[in-house]
Amino acid sequence: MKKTVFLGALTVASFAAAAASAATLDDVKARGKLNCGVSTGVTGFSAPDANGRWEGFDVAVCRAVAAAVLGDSDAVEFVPLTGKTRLTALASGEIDMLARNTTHTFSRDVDIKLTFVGVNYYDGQGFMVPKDLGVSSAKELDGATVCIQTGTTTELNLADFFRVNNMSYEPVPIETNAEAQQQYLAGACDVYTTDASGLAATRASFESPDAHVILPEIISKEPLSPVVRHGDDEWADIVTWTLNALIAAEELGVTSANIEEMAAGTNNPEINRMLGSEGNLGEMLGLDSEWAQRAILAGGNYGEIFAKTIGEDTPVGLARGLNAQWTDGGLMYAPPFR
Ligand SMILES: N[C@@H](CCC(=O)N[C@@H](CS)C(=O)NCC(=O)O)C(=O)O
Repeated sequence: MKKTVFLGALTVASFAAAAASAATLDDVKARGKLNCGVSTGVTGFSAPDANGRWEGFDVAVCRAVAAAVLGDSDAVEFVPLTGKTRLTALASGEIDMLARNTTHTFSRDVDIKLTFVGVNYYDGQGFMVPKDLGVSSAKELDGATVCIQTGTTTELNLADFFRVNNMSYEPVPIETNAEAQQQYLAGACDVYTTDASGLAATRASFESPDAHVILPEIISKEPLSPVVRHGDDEWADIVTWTLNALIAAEELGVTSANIEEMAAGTNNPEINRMLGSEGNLGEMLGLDSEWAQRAILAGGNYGEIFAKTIGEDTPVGLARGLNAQWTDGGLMYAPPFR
């Protein structure tokens, strides 16, 4: 008898959980806005511009999803989150998705019950030091004070790296990238460690970027991915395939300049399926046939977004590297639109 009551309670609890987590698409449509979690500010990735408009490589994913779902790339409430607050904000339903340099790891996926929709930037952890320190390798950092952001994979990798190399360090824990920048420049730590892309972005915002060096060692794998909650596969599909559309568009030569022409129909059936002149992929997602067109028009294809926000011609100055298309020797590889 007791067992039956217990099982009954469990069933109710799991139904309630499913109800709370399902139908994010309906919630977003009813609200008319996408609540998208971003960082509190990393140059090129997510930061408000001079007019207060959020811009950047991660912000572009939020805008593409809003365009696909709501038909308006500005229908986004950007929610700035720290390393510590971002995952609970997503798990609790405060945001519909997170697009904030977040590494896909086992425990975040399985234990915290989040769904990583696909890598938008393959990264790895690095170290930055003032040139004056005269250090040329991370192996020379024994005894250093290290600025490190809490609630990140960075903390754990740092501990592993120093342990494996029989070195000691003193952590200077900080909450935001802005604070890290301030502390590092004030000399509160010898070293700043985070994702290499974050180091490049941080250095780009310094008055004298050349006075700082990024050391050659990359000590971890940081596959950065937009994230949604477990339990709403339909919503996960929408965010996954919006990102895939941006990546596939670059591979297929669909750009913000030619998309209107291509949307009318081309002799490439995959482009036609993606852009909606053939088949009913949009309907399968619970959207209309032009969802991917709007997502790509929002900020351009993956390559256009990369070039505009963090690429070699921007102050952040990142090369495509692992983030080149697979056809160019990189890892960017969208599954087929069929
Ligand atoms: N990828 C790592 C680290 C991500 C991270 O939080 N990086 C810092 C340093 S670039 C950041 O984004 N800070 C922005 C902020 O403080 O809002 C993780 O997922 O834990």
